[in-house]
This record gives sequence, C-alpha cells and structure tokens, in this order.
Amino acid sequence: MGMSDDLKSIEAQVKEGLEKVQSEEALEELRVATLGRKGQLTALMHMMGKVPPEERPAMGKLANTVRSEVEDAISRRKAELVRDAMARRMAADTVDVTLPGRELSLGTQHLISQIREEIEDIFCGLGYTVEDGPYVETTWYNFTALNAPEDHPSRSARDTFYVVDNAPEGKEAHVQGESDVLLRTQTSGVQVHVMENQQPPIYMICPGKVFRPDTADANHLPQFTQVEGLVVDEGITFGDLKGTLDYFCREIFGKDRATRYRPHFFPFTEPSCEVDVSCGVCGGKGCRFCKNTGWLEILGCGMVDPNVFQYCGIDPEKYTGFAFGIGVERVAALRYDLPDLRMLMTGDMRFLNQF
Ligand code: 2U9
Repeated sequence: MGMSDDLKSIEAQVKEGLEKVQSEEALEELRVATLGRKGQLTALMHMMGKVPPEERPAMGKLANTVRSEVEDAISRRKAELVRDAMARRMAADTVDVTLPGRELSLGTQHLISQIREEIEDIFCGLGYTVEDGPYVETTWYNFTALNAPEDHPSRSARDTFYVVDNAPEGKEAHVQGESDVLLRTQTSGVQVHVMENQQPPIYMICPGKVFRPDTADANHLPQFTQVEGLVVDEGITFGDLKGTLDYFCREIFGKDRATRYRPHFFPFTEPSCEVDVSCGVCGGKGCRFCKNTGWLEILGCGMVDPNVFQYCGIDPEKYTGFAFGIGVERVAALRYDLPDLRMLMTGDMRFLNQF
C-alpha cells in the first residue's frame, strides 16, 4: 500500500470514528491519536522524506489536504458535541416560570424581644443607656453588693442555680457556701459593674435573661427576662422615681391606666414598693383577671440603699438614686391576657404568629 492509500485510509478511519464519538473527551482522544505528536497522521507526515522526490509535491499536497480535512471534521464534530451538551442542559434545567413561587417565611421577633425593645425605646427616649452583663456571676455581684445578708434565703441552692466550680472530687451537688459562682437570678449585677466603672450621673437600664430553680407553671419560668433600671445623680428623690415609672406605665399600657405604689421590702432599696396598674379588663372595678382587686402587679422599685452605694464605690452622702425591676414575660401576660407563661417558651407558631 502506498502513502496516498494510507492517507485516504486515515481520513476514512477518522470520519468513521467521528460518527461514533459521543463526548468531548472521546473526541480529544481521537484527535490526539490522529494529529498528536505520536498520532497516525503525524507519523505519516514524518515519512514524507522517504517519498521519491518527483512524487513529493503531489504527495505533500494530498497530505496537507487530508490533514486540513481531518482538522475541519474534528472541529465540526466538537461544535456539534458542545451544542448537544448545551441542549441537554437546557432541557434538564428548564424552569417553569408560570409555576406559583415557593412562599418564603421571613419570621419576626419573638413577643418577648418585641416588648423588651419597646421598653428599651421608652427609656432611651428619656436619655438612659442600655447596658449588658454576664449570665454567670459571682455571689458578690448577685447578692453581697446588693446588701443581701449572708443568710438571705434567695442565696440558697433552692433559689439560685450554682455553678459548681469547686466541688470536692466525686461530689456533684452544690451545697450552699461551697460555690461562689452562679447563674444570675436578677440583672442587678450589671448595675454593680457599671457603678464600679463609672461615677454618676448614671441613667441606665439592663435587659436580659435571668435564671431561678423554679418548676415551670402558669406563673413561673426557670428562665425569664428582666429589665432593671438604675438612676444615680445628685438630688434624686422618690418623686423622680414615681414620675418616671408612671410615665413608663402609661407608655406601655395606655393613658387610661392608673398606678398604685404599695410598700414592700427589698434588701437593695429603702424605701421599696411594688407597683400595680389598674386592670385593663374591668377598668379597676374588679374581675376574674385581676382576682377582683382591680389591680395588676407589674414591677418592683425603690430608692437605692446607701449600703449598696458604699459597696459599689459611690458616695452616699453626695448621691441618691432609684432602681426598678420589670418582668418582661409578666408584662406580655398582662397585656395579652395570657393564661400561662409557658406559652411563651413552646415555640408554637400558631401562638407566636399572632404577635
Ligand atoms: C442595684 C440597686 C437596686 C433592682 C430592683 C426590683 C425592685 C424588683 C423584680 C421585678 C419582677 C424582679 O423580675 S422580677 O421578679 N424586681 O422588684 N428590682 S428594685 O434594684 C436594684 C438593682 C441594682 C445596684
């Protein structure tokens, strides 16, 4: 067989091969086998030197024609394969834009966060700062600096979750007096930190989670949300306390609600009060919701005890102040007539979506 037959045969082989090739990879293999450095056609071209000189021009021309035929055929096939692959992808990825869209549920803030922010807005409007602090505190910040005596019942392991940081080996349960570290039962430690680091005037609130070993029932949660407040300045009086908290109650419950201040006792304030607002269900006449009293308890407050100022490095001769504490879950329950605080903790969307 002469070289021209070889050339024709390669051309025919390639054309046949191209019809069978179904992927770009297979096509590339065929191209390399033909035109590559060790390809069949390349090998033939190298043998051109052995062709007798008189046949060389014609043979060279034929070889070049075959070569460009083969190259063209390969690139045509390549274009076909690329187009077919694209067509398959287009068919597979087709989107029916006439189908109804999938509804995205955006979510909203939890009711407790909404009310917490509302309370923050009210006090920010009065020029207060919003402060934050750790959930894990020492007995100093949670109790001692707040004038709670060493034997105060709130310090016991029945009323406080202690973090057992120093239990003897093999001992798990906390025994009162063995741990100095606890989950805060009130946010008051935040005020102690602020007073340690900053001199008056102080106008601040501190919202946040607090923890108590209570079994959850309609009126108790082992974890709940407080907003406490503290004002320390020269010449602060009980009148400032009452004016501020009356304003707060009107903002949060509406202008038509009355307030009343009942004497109470807290270790950290003297005098101390619990504050009630008139019942929104019966307007103060007495009904089931207010247990026939006409009043609903919503917060505790008082003038900061001079001992507390002393503990926190503030001169009680120069400064006076007031403090208050609000239970956010309780505000939610009173405002929306919730029969059970546990509804706030279930994550039941049928309940939460109402707010
Ligand atoms: C400092 C000094 C005084 C914070 C106060 C209350 C009254 C109070 C309760 C409300 C419902 C807790 O969430 S609750 O169970 N709180 O009645 N809290 S005065 O007094 C402070 C705080 C910090 C340095």
